[in-house]
Amino acid sequence: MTVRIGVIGTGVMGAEHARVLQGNVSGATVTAVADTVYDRAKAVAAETGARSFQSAEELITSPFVDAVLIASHDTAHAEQVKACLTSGKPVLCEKPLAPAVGECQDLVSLEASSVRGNPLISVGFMRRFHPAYQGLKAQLREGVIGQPLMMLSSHRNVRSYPGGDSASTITNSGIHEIDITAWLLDSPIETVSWHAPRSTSVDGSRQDPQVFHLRTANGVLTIVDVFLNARYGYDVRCEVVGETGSLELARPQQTMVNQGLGRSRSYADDWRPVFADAYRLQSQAWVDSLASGTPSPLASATDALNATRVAEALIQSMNAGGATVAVNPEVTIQAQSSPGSPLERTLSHVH
Ligand code: ISE
Repeated sequence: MTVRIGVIGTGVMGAEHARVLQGNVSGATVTAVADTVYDRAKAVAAETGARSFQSAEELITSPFVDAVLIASHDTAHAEQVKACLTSGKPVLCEKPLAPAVGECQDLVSLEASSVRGNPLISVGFMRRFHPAYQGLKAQLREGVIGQPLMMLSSHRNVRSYPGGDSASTITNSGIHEIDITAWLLDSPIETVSWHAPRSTSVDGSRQDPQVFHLRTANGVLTIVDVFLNARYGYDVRCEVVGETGSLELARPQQTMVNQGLGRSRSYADDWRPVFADAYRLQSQAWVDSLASGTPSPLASATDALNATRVAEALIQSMNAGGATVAVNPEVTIQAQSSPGSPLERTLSHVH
């Protein structure tokens, strides 16, 4: 059975998701796209052969859509995810599920109380599907470096996106390191502190770079730098230092240019080429789970709520001069499960 997917938001990421789903994910087809900027929706519709809508609600309720991928602005996620739950349609929502803890909590509670069968919400923390992060996690679990002691991560963009601020740097970009830290270490983040190096002069809208200290329940201290106006290239790094060695992300296979007494390699301009496999593997895993009626292996609404709780604590620390802040306890709400037939079970919904 082919899963018919509607994509909400046809900006950079939405257009990319539509292309990947249409061209590189088996068992899926993009039947609808929506964007308030209707010309953008029509352009992606023309490229993919999908219908175009101006409203998210029309797409979500369309009889031509079995499942929804949300790549709209972060502030629109919660309302659109809620509409998917109301329509009983599985949804893959780009991170963050929502920038505010209350919005995430409401969605976790609504899903747990209103959905029979497999949870409907998946969240796009795609780095969990990045082969290099998966390899690092596997070696960590095998004890290759002994017990992990600390982790060093860098998340550097060429330029910041317009309309953001210091808080959205945390909830939109730094949220990746928040999620991947707990996922890699298999341990929740318990306390955080936020630090401000000297800020770059190229972006007056936010503190940039920012440094996070994340302490997980197993005692590991993770130090993260997020620099959205790094200029030199899109550069994501991660090294876990253990008792007998360290594990780190290998730089992507790139062409080295040896010329004129020099040796150089290029950086990507943004995240799409660096994480192309991760996006494709994540979408394939989501579609496969829908087609087989099995639970989604992607990050859950509860994972996303816990990540936004950490982001909120970092914002509290930012507003308290870098004081160490405890993260509200982890939330683990199990959605109800009940027998059902394959795809119907996944797409089913009650109450
Ligand atoms: C963007 O939304 C992403 O998800 C990228 O992976 C990240 O590097 C970037 O900072 C975010 O704005």
